[in-house]
Amino acid sequence: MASFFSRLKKGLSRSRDTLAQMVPGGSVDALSEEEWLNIEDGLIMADCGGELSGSLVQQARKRRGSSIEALKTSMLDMIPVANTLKMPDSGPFVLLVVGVNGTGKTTTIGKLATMFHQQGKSVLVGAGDTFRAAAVEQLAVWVDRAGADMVRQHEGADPASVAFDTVKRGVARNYDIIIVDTAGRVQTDRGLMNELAKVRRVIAKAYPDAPHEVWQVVDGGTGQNAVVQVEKFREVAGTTGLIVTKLDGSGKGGIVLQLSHTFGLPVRYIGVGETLEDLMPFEAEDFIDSLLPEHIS
Ligand SMILES: Nc1nc2c(ncn2[C@@H]2O[C@H](COP(=O)(O)OP(=O)(O)OP(=O)(O)O)[C@@H](O)[C@H]2O)c(=O)[nH]1
Ligand SMILES: [Mg+2]
Repeated sequence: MASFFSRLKKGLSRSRDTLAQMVPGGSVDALSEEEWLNIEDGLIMADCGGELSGSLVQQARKRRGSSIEALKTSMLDMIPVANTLKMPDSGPFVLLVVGVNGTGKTTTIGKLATMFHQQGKSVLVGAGDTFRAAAVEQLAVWVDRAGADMVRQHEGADPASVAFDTVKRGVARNYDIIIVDTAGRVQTDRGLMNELAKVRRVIAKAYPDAPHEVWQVVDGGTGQNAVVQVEKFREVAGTTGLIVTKLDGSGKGGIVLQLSHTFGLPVRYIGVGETLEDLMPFEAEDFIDSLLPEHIS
């Protein structure tokens, strides 16, 4: 826990330092027009995006107290509240994991499988990335370590067929959780995006109501391009939640706020490294505390 937060704080230090320079410690009423413009620029530089930065400043200006507290409350108001994950009354919970290449999907699935297993749930993982044999092996290592089971086919197999088999088997054997991995793809690749739509369709044929959740894994260091990525994946795969990884790297934290606000999608988890402990449920308040500078007048 302690190390998770110190990694998060370290990862967000660039955004926080920018904001520390731009946000004077004064109270809301004492700040000049120019200071507010500086704050807005600081938020844009921290990857909050132009529109959200503008509304955050507008909201903060209506509040009282210190400017940092006002910003914090405005940010909290902008983040959609994630409801607790709804597990179906009977039958498995099916999760489809999607995203651009190398964002951390497979690693995150390994971590989630471990977490669910530790909660006493049986977990079946589908190796839907059939492009490279290495992708299946990488997943197999995580799944083994997690104490979960895996469905795989040969290299080059149709990912929709792997997804179908996984869900069918998971239902027949009454697993609690089914997680389907997919190959990374760029949102502009029509062929691969159609393939993803097919994976989703076929999962619903294997088991009505599934997938119950579709989580897109986003690399926190992507910058503003993450916005079009999420837009396109949501359109094709029906994303219901986000996981933002690599917040220990060069990423700027504002993207987390911008994505969840723009698309009304809850951020389910955030990642700050490659080990098991580096994935944690997203807590808006803790996150904002790590993003904003501490100096308060
Ligand atoms: N620093 C850091 N590295 C991470 C994090 N999450 C994943 N990684 C690393 O990012 C790299 C890519 O992770 P994968 O899980 O293979 O990503 P993927 O989305 O499955 O990749 P493809 O299947 O090729 O699209 C690996 O080296 C991971 O260890 C994180 O939160 N922080
Ligand atoms: Mg992968």
